[in-house]
Amino acid sequence: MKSSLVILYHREPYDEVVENGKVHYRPKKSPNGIVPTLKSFFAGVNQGTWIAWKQVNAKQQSNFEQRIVVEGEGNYNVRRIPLKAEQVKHFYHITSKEAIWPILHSFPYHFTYETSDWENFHTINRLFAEAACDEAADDALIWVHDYNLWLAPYYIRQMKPKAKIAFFHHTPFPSVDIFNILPWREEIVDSLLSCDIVGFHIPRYSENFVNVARSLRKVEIVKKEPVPDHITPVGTALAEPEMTTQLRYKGQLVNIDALPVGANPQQVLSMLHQPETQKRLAEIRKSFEGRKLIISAGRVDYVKGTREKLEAYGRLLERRPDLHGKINMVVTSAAAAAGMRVYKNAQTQIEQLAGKINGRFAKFDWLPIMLFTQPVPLSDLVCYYKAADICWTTPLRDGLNLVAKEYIIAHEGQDGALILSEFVGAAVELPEAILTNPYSIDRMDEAIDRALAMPAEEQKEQMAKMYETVTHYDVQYWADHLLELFERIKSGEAVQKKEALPV
Ligand code: GDG
Repeated sequence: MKSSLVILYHREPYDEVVENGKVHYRPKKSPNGIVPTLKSFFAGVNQGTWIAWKQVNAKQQSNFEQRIVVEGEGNYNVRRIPLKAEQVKHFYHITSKEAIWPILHSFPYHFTYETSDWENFHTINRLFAEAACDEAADDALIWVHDYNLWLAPYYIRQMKPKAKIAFFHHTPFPSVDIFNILPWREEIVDSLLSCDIVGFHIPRYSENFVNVARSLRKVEIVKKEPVPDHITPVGTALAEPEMTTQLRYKGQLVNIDALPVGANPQQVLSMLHQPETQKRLAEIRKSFEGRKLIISAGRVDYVKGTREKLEAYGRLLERRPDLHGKINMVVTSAAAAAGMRVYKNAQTQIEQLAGKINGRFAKFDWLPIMLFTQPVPLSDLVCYYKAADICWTTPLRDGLNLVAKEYIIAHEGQDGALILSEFVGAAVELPEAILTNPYSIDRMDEAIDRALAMPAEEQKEQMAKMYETVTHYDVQYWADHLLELFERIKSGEAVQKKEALPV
């Protein structure tokens, strides 16, 4: 049976477990990220397919199992695309991360063109598109995720003109003069313009896309609307007062959508309230007793601004000797996969700086920074969130930043202080946070001082408001919004039928 919903996402939605020499495909044990939400979209369809890539060696390739079923999750299959290590390296580690990623995050100085392999990028996008079309019914909804599959819609549209194609960006989408540095910009924009819906976290990113499209192609703005109710329309770095929601290009309508992905409050709270987690929380609290605790969570990535944050923490300890022995910072900064040379430098800087600060200030019974470059278990992470007086999350750029939302959930509107970069998507949903500019030494210093001095009543007031926002605009809200949009598209209300566009 052909699928009525096909999702293309690079992460596989299962754990591969070998027991007694037999491979089992089980639902993911560590459920963070948006994989469970995307899977929940299959609940309303008879048959769905998830498309992901799998790295294989020559031996594995000969008896590769293309299509697999996850135990206990019967209403969708996973179709896997076998990729050789060389293909993954050039597609993901180099072209995606060394050329496209710096542009998406407005770091043009990190943009490296020479090493990119655009032909390989095309090939892999085509393989994804072919697999999707092979699995999909003619009028299926095909939902593509993230920039490394930018060209898939173009290929899908050629093969399945009647399919509904939706695309969601998890990253920022940069301003027109930054995006247009990409030498492949026309191909990318043409592919996105062949979608029925192009989705982003926030209106600033969707407006950036519209401006890019208008700079390169003759597109017409059909409809503009006020931004969603809970999005700050003015007064902060990523604010945008209104947004374009429909474009016309070569006679076809393209819907543009902006709604931030929500966090999963149920998941965070049920993890936190388990007896085992509560025991762990008590241990963690005891080991930091009498001290202020700061949590900083995320991956090693120069866009996450961990170096700038550690520098600010070093300055804090320099100017506030009264805090020595009375403050701790837990930094989880999971290292990237081996071979990601673009992150090697960032990791070295973080390790050196944490070592330097610890070396400079440590006492026999006090280490100012606890750094983890391995991911900590989710059950520990929620305990750090809960135990922490302050969550310091100040990326230089970030599409959204789920860490901020998870911290708010863990505190259930009672206490805590959130220092949040103005340059992350979540900042326009959370004006009650201590918003700061991570590019400015003074603003960063003011932010940590304010967080440390914030009275309990003010903490409660701000955190209660933010708790209301993140629990209302949660991942279920995001999913319902998209389902509704997909329904409108299927019924022809939101968009005209498309034909393959000559590119
Ligand atoms: C991309 C975009 C956008 C972090 N450290 C550990 C750990 N985490 C978990 C957190 C959170 C997730 O990882 C990180 O999510 P973010 O949203 O903060 O960032 P990215 O991974 O860069 O995600 C981003 C997102 O897509 C969604 O569209 O918000 O802007 O870059 O859930 O809890 N989990 C565990 N151990 C850790 O040490 N177990």
